[in-house]
Formats: sequence, structure tokens, C-alpha cells
Amino acid sequence: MTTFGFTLHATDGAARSGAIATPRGTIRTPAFMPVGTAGTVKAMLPESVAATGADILLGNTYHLMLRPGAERVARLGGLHAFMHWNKPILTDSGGFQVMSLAGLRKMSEDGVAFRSHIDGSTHMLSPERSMEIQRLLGSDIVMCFDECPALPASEAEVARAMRLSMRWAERSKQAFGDRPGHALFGIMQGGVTRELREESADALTAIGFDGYAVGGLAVGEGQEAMFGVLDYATGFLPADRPRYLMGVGKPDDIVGAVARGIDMMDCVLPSRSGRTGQAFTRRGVVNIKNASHADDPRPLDEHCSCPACRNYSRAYLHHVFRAQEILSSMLLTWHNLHYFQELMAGMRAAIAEGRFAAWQAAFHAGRAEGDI
Ligand code: PRF
Ligand code: ZN
Repeated sequence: MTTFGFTLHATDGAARSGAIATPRGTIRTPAFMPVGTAGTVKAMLPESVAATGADILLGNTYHLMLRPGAERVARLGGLHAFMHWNKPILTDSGGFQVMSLAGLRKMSEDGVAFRSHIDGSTHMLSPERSMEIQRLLGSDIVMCFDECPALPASEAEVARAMRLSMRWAERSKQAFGDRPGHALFGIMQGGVTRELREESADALTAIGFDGYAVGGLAVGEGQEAMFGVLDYATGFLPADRPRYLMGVGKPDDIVGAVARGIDMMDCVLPSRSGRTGQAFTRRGVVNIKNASHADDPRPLDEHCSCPACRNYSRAYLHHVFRAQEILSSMLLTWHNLHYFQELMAGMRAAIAEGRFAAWQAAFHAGRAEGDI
């Protein structure tokens, strides 16, 4: 059986390209992971998600434990079989979603008790239970259980949450145990404070993980502050392990993160925006609901090879959006996921060929030209 492993193929400045080997297939990095929160990337068949170029999906402990339940998914053969996706799946550990979605929460050293946002029922998550759920789901890349404070927060609060997360990282590692072919990633916390980020990275590397996530960013601090942290934070992490920036982001966030040494990202943006009529293109965001598209026979993006752009006009996409047809969500989500994957493929090629700075300049220049 292939074991889990990361190979760096090229570096260009701080940017890296490489591959993560797993028994379910290879993940080309830098990688963008579409979000399949509840066992589906909304509006997409899994084979269509694969056709956009995705090598891996993200699933959520929090949502799946509440509905349909981790033990049920396990009885039905695990998440891959259940949702018909046989490539790798990374699962988030639940704590972040509890803080943003659950009702009435009670935090303790042990973990967090909370009420379901679906039916108000009470549940608990701890490092041990999160590891158990992610094992039941059959996740290929398991995330440590952590606490991510919303910013702005006091430095004392950020430090407390980071140190708790480091104790939970140790418990996560113990509970995960030895599972060949499966990976466990640690999650760095520490807000926008350099000393806390360094302390967190040191604690995680002392425990030892298969990969390292940068958590606690894109939580309200703004792009400049986020890049400011990434400027030093990736350097605190081992160069021979993948680095994952959680919950990011917009195309220019992604490009800036890759430029600073990030290898993996996930975000709901391409799929969620697809359902609200926003399309990402090389010239920026197109709002398909705008009346200016009603008579426009051109494709969304003449350079795009996705089904929405190959087979339909802006006028048609505008019409199905206005008519609230389900096909609107399907086509725009496909286009957006395709755009994000093309962005990653472009960066991987540029890094491999040592022309990432020029690629980055062309990316920003294309967007400066404005809407097409
Ligand atoms: N921790 C976890 N999941 C996350 C985050 C985090 O800090 C973030 C922060 N952007 C998104 N998802 N476990
Ligand atoms: Zn397209």
C-alpha cells in the first residue's frame, strides 16, 4: 500500500510545487480543495468535481456527526463510498465549525459541549471524539482538534486558545495512533502575534505531524495582516511537510499565500459564489445577475474550457439565474471550481519552470484590466 508522503518538486522564492502521495491518489500542490461540507460539493456530481481538476475534497466532522452521523456513515462503508468520491478526503476537526455555527457552547479543558444548529440536540467534541469521528468517516487527512478565536481578540485570549490547542494537538496525536496511509495534520494558532505563532509552531513540531496547517487566519484580520503573518509563519514550519492554510480564500489571497510558501487551501468561495450568481474570471468577478448580460451572446470567459463557457452565453446564464433554475447553480459552480483549479495549475507550472514572479505579475495585470 502506498503510504502517505510529501515530495517537493520545485521551489521559486518561497513558493513551492510538489505532490502528496496517498493510497487514494496523488494531490498536486499547491492544491485547492473544494468544500464538500455535508458529503456533497453543492450543485456538483463528484465526477464533475474531479473533472474540474480537484485531487482532494474537504469534509466536515461537525456537519457529518450531526447529520447523518459518523457511525451511520461508517456502517455504510465510509464517506468515500457514501458520497461516491474515491480520491482523497481531508476532514476538518469540528471545533472551528462549533464556534461559528452551533448554539449554546460550553468550553472546558476536555473539549466543547454544544447544541446542534439543526435540531438543538446536545453533543460534545473533544480531541478523542474528533479523532474517532474522522476515523469512522474514513478521512485520509485528519485535522487536530483546535480552538480558533475570532479576531479581534485580546492577546491574552489568543494565547490561551493557542496553548489549549497545543494541549489538544498532543491528545489528538495520542488518540489518532498509528494509521499507515492516513495522515494527521497539526494546526498552528496564535493570531497575528509573531511570538505566539513561533511558540505554536515549536509545540507542534515537537509533537511531530505529517503536515502542518496555519489556522486562525482569515477570521477578520484583513489580507494585509494575514500576509504579514504568513511572511514569517511558514518559515517556522518544517520544509519537508505540506503546509495548509485553512479557509482561504479569494483568488488574490490564494496567490499571495502560495507566494509565501503555502501548499494547500480550501474555501467555500467558488461553490458558494456560484450559487449567488458571482463568477470568477481572469479579469475579476462577473455578476451574472446584472442586466448588462441579458442580451450578451458571448461566453462568460472566452478562454475558459468549462461547460458553462463552452456551451452557453452570458445571456443564457443570466436568464437561468434570474429564473432561479437549478442549472444556474450547477453551471456557475462548475465554472468557478474550474477557474480555481486552473489558477492552481498555472501556479504549479510557473513554480516548476522558475517563472512564478512573472506569473504573479500577469495575474494582477489581468485583473487590473477590469470586467470583460
Ligand atoms: N481551525 C480549524 N478549521 C478552520 C480554521 C481553524 O483555525 C480556519 C481559520 N481560517 C478555517 N477552518 N480547525
Ligand atoms: Zn468557464
